[in-house]
Amino acid sequence: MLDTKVRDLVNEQINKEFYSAYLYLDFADYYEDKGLDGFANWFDVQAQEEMDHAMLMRTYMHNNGEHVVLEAIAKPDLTYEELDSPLKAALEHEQFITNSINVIYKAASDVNDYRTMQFYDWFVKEQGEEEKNADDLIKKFELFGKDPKGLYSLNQELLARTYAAPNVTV
Ligand code: OFO
Repeated sequence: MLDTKVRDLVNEQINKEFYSAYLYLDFADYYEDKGLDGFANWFDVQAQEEMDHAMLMRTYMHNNGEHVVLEAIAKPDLTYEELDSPLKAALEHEQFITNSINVIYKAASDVNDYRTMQFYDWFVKEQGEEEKNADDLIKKFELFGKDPKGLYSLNQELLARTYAAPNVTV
């Protein structure tokens, strides 16, 4: 069993991770509509990773004898004015998720729940990578995305991203 505050935060985080997947699918659909299949692919892969995050946390709840309450997933309602709007929204979203993971970590620390802290160590590191990836993409777009040839090359690069299951055990 988990401390009730920790349990509720983990349960909320499961919803946030599924929402992240929804958000990234919305970004992918936007780029699909624009004919940028590489950008769409990048966010499709990102969405798969988010679903993995949710499933890992769901398994963690099960392994600790906790019931998961699946709440409704919000509709992504962002509007994208420019081609790089989703890239900027992605960084902002990852910063929000980092903060959310930190809140869980702190709550676990407050009740000496070392098991949850250890489980979330992987996510703390992962968030560092998520923010860096989002920031790198913004920088690349700023450098190459405004020129048609540069945009084509960047799109090709993003098309090469493939999904890999997370290397973590619960
Ligand atoms: Fe689950 O890391 Fe992004 O949101």
